[in-house]
Amino acid sequence: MPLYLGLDSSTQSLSAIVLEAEGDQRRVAFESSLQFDEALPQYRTRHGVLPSEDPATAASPPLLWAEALDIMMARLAKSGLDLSRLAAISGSAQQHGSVYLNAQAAPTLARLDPARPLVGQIGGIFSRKVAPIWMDSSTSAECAEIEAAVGGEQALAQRTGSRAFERFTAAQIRKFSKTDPAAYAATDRIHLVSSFLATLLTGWHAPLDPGDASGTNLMDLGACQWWPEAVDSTAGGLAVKLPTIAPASAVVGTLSEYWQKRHGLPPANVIAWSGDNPCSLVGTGLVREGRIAISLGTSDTVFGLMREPRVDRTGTGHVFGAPTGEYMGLTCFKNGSLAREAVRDAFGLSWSAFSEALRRTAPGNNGRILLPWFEPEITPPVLTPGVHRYGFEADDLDANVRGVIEGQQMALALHSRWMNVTVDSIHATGGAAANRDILQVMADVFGADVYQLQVGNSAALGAALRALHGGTAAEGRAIPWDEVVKDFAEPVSASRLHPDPSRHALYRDLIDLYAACEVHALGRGPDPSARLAAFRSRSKE
Ligand code: ADP
Ligand code: XUL
Repeated sequence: MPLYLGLDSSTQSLSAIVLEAEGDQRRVAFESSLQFDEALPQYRTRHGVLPSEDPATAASPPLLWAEALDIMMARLAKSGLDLSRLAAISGSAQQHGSVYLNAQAAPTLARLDPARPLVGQIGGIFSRKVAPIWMDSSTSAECAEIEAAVGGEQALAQRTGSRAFERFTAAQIRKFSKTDPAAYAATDRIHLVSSFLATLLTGWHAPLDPGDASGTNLMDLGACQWWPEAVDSTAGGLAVKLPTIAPASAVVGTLSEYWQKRHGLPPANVIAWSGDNPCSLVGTGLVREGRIAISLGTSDTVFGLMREPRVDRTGTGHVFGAPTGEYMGLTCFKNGSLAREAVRDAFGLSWSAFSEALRRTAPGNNGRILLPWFEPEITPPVLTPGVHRYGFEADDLDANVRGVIEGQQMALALHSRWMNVTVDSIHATGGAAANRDILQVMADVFGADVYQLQVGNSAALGAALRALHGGTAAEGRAIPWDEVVKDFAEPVSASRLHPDPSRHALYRDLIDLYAACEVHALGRGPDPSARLAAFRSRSKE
């Protein structure tokens, strides 16, 4: 029975899932994960990111991702699986991050010595040692310049699916071309994290898929090709430095001889890699319109499939390409798991003590609200971080625990309204989706049933399912998406959490106050403290 490998290079870790599948017989045959900080401490990352004095900049070392890939392939080789049956590989990676390669990259990758580790051989292929990642918010000036050059925010959003965002690759490339023109000039190819890792596997420059390419602000969403106006407005000579864009199910090469000889792997087809959110769309089974998924990972994201692109005119969300060839809507929050951890760690709690605090506190937090901007925030845009507490202090354990979770869930609900989906069911994924007390707040805020999924890592699973889809299509026996996700990416019915009607009614009111707090904290509206006090006395009656 053929095997399909999915890899997920996320902000904090690299994971692998192998599926064994033929007809109705299908199972997860292998799962493994390595945390970057722990497994590769020599790179000195924290949560996968290089320390920086400026909270606006965020970068990671691409060599770290390459070394992790080599280690994971070695683990796979020792898994005991009959890897001669490995038919196809695909991957998922954190979105938006960019890797800058010089002209040495192609010849170096074509001549790797299988007797030696990858990392010792590719040190010379980079024109920039670090890769700016999605957590970077240092490019507001470049965003404004790009929007002005293409005819404004709406023009960019209509064509590429998003207004200019600081973390998107165009603004990052423009900043690099301005601050280090010599290194930019020495750049032969700019990959996203996804196409960089695919390139390491195939040994030549791999294309991007439309899902990840739509996180650049450079792709024409309708044509699934680079939009020349945006490309030319971003940086001189950029057109020849970008990879090509291929359909998400395309075979972009075969596993190079390096991996075959080094780890005893077959020349398996490599299917285009994509971003973690497009992969999670498949890995949470959302191959039809109408349901949404919420990923509580390093970032918190809310997303769903869209048949036709409905671009957000408010400038909050994004439309990306979906692996099915359709589209997906998405809103992203930077203060996800690391904000939850900041509260947990401030009070020295374990996750179970954190959950206990959630259980013993009143829904609605007695009308007290926390805006969880521990780091600069993407949604709404907050460049200067700062946690805002309405009605309580930083040392109140219970109010902070409930405050961070309710604040995040209300922000998810508020800022996903633009997608215009009637939400009756949510598929929850990401590391924090293991926490059912957090998911109960989600169910109550959204007024929707929340399900956990069989396989927790939906990005890695999605990548493996994309390998299955692309791999079988390449052999001329294409499987429809409904069947691809069947059994693997289905919500577990026994995990269902129901919303409580009275708690949902309470959050329906509180969410307006949450929105008022956001507007106030952003300096655009009055202090809502009196309205919150009125809410508190009403809820005591
Ligand atoms: P990534 O975005 O890197 O893929 P994951 O989806 O793997 O991240 O999520 C990792 C995060 O999951 C950790 O940073 C941690 O905060 C969170 N997490 C793990 N277990 C729990 C739990 N029981 N409750 C809340 N959060 C959790
Ligand atoms: C999505 C986004 C994050 C990253 C990291 O736009 O920035 O979700 O993909 O997971």
